[in-house]
Amino acid sequence: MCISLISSIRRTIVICSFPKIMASRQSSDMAKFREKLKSAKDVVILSGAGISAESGIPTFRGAGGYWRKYQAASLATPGAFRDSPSLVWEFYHYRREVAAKAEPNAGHKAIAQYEAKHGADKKVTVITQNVDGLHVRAGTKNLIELHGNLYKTRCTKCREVLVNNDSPICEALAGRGAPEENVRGSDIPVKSLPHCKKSGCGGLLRPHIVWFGENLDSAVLEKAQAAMHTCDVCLVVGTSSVVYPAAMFAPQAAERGAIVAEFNLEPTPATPDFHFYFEGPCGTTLPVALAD
Ligand code: BJW
Ligand code: ZN
Repeated sequence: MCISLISSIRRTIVICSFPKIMASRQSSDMAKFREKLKSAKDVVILSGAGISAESGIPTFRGAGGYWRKYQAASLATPGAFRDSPSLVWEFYHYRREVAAKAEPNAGHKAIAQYEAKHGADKKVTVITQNVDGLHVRAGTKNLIELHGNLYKTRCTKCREVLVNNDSPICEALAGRGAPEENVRGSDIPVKSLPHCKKSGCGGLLRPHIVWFGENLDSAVLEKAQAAMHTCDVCLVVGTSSVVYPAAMFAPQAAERGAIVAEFNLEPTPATPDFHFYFEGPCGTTLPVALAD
């Protein structure tokens, strides 16, 4: 598994070393893209934090990617949870509350409507790196959540995964999680954090989320790779394309001949690999790309 991942990454690095070839053929012609989409039989939409930005959910990188003085990525690690489960639970409690109040935007809805309309004559798969649940709330059915979900917990002792929509998730987190930079430390005793209710267990719960350095669930990864392997058109929406293994999915699809279109506010390291690039907020560009 690890060897195949490393060789895939090497392949991706090789692909990325020929950017000018693809760049010279790259197009932003929406009518042309819509023609390609019309004749597609198997469509994958790969989304990242940018699709939820217009719903008011901060992206992971860039200016919004901070909570207190911490870079979001520094809290999304098993080490951070080991060092301070209280701090990490405050961070996730805050994000659960923000996402619960957010609404799916025009981008999420365009994708869900596209699936509803074309799901019978095409295979339509949405693969998201997001953990906010907004694709489901928009109505997307065939969804692969690569990095987990904010509203699922996993017991660190018995490993049971459960859906949990409680707000707050436990009494001790009520009124906690303030994002302001001047809030210091976190002092909730571990015994007051969410715990497993299974009889005889009582283990500490953690968010059911894939943190840096952790393997993705193998069944989820295989399903995503299978969808990427058969698609003839792929839309890459609102992702910086820097986090693996998701970052190599679309470049690999483009390499084997699938048509790939990227929708982003700005170019990413993967942009030169793709056939189409549509710059702008995806709440505006996606409804046009996916109409009819
Ligand atoms: C808009 C917009 C609008 C804004 N419209 N666009 C190979 C090489 C190097 C490192 C590695 C490697 N393989 C594995 C690693 C380690 C690591 C990794 O990739 N690190 C990189 C940073 C280099 N990967 C892992 O650890 C993964 N595990 C793994 O591979 O296991 C095996 C292994 C481990 C170690 C070594 C080798 C093998 C696990 C990755 C888990 C990622 N988890 C996170 C946190 C999840 C939970 C949470 O949310 O709390 O997932 S990290 C974070 O990044 C989150 C996101 O899903 C993910 C991707 O971010 P995304 O979605 O792209 O967001 P942003 O913010 O980066 O970008 C937003 C984009 O939107 C921008 O481009 C904007 O311009 C755009 N945008 N508004 C359109 N309106
Ligand atoms: Zn348990």
